Amino acid sequence: MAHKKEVDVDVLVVGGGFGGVYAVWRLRAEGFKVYLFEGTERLGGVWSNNMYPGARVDSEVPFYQLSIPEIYKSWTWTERFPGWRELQAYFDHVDNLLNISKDATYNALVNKATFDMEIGRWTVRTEQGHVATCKHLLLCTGSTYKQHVPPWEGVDQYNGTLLHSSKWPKDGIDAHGKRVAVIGSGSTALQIVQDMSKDAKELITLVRTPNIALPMKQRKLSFEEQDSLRGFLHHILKTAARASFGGFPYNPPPVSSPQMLSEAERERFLEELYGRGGFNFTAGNFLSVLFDPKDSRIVYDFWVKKTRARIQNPVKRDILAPLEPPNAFMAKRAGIEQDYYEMCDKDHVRVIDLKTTPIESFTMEGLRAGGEEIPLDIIVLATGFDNYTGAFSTMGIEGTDGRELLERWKDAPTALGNGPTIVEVQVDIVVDMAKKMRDEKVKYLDATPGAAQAWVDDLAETSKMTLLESANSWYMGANVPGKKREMLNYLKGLVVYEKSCRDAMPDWDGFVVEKEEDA
Ligand code: NA7
Repeated sequence: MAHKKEVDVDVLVVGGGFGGVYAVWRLRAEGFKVYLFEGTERLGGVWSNNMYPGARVDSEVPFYQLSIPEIYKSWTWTERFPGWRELQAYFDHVDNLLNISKDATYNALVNKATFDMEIGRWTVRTEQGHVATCKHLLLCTGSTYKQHVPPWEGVDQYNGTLLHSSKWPKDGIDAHGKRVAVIGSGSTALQIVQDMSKDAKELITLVRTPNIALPMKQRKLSFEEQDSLRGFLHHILKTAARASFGGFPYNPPPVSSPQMLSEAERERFLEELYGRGGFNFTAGNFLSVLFDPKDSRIVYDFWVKKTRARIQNPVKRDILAPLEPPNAFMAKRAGIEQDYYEMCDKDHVRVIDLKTTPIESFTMEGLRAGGEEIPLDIIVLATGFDNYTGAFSTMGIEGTDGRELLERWKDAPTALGNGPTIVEVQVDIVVDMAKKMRDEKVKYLDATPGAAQAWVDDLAETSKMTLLESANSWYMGANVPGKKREMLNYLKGLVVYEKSCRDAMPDWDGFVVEKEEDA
């Protein structure tokens, strides 16, 4: 493993997840001198930190992997939705093959990046004292870097074990015989609740907005099954996934709206889709559910019938699967669960509705909620992240005008869907831009304020047409108090995203172009 204190390269990549690894691999192949700073002690992105009980990916194999042939030809998954240990092993395998670590420093957290317009280069510093100079600074920091901890009263005085899902101790936490509370009901909370409730003496799940969670339908994958698919992986990962809306090449529904089907046909279609498991029920559903409240309700009513049948306790049933939708279908990211509802139904698991029983404060022994003192040994905050822009806010990035870039990037949306596919599309665009800059001796590019605003306005217009605007989701930045409420996801799909970026490249539309002196 490299431990360079000072590096001088063409491209500095920050973040060693799928995006960072793919970027290093592609840039090396194009003859760029590239180096990686990673904040944790290993490659893996979210999978370096996601070690909470039951942590596993919600996107299914074979879509959730890099499209690099030498990797997918030599790697075999054991499960349709791999767990965090398998994902860490995958990144070890990636490193063994590509030797990313040769050009990487770990435990290197960027806290300052300044751009010198005279020479067109960045100087990047880390908390640990590393310095890099580079022409291109490529942030592959993902959407879930900066944790969100709501400002509850008394958090500091709690004497028990307090954990945020994103910083789990490597050696784990033994919940046997313990009283555990899990705050939140996002994708992370579901996984923790269904796992920790198997060990805990008592588990309390505190739910503000119930998750419209979907069954995972986890299963083991055999070597033979995957080997027979290997010959198609190039097409699946490079063509089909990229041609889909969000990186999941599922078949589209036979018609565009459920209202075009008879009730029996609709029921059969939804049943089949639901039965496939995972994101099939979202990414493979009628597109109209994003726009039409009636269609959104049809799909919710199907879901609620299925889910209520899994919960015997009537009070828990009404909290976790209420007859009235908590939000439009897909306006918040659906969690993918295995036996979450069955575990919540157990007698030693208590479900608290935070709308009627709000957390008043933390105490030395636990929590006070709805006037009740609740003693607890462990409190887990599965309260999410300052998604997307949160990572930039810790890096002190100053752009061409010396202003913190966060101010300008706060509106930067990213695409919505299957992580590896999306980041590969983005990296490919960036690499092609860097090649063109090299060929044309461009010192630096700067997006014009007009072009940046037009991009943001266009996305805001698209977003307004959907039901996604209506929920207080992290898609909208609405989960973090004080954060500007606006759509942070790109809603036109991957194909339009890529085309829009590439259309600007031939003439550098929307950019101020500064050439090298000898150009
Ligand atoms: P999420 O999806 O942001 O979920 C956070 C949960 O925490 C959610 O249920 C929130 O309820 C809850 N929350 C947040 N603040 C509070 C307060 N103040 N009081 C009570 N409950 C609160 O984060 P995850 O870690 O589950 O998932 C991260 C995603 O990022 C994951 O899907 C990855 O794909 C990417 P709310 O819904 O706001 O009422």
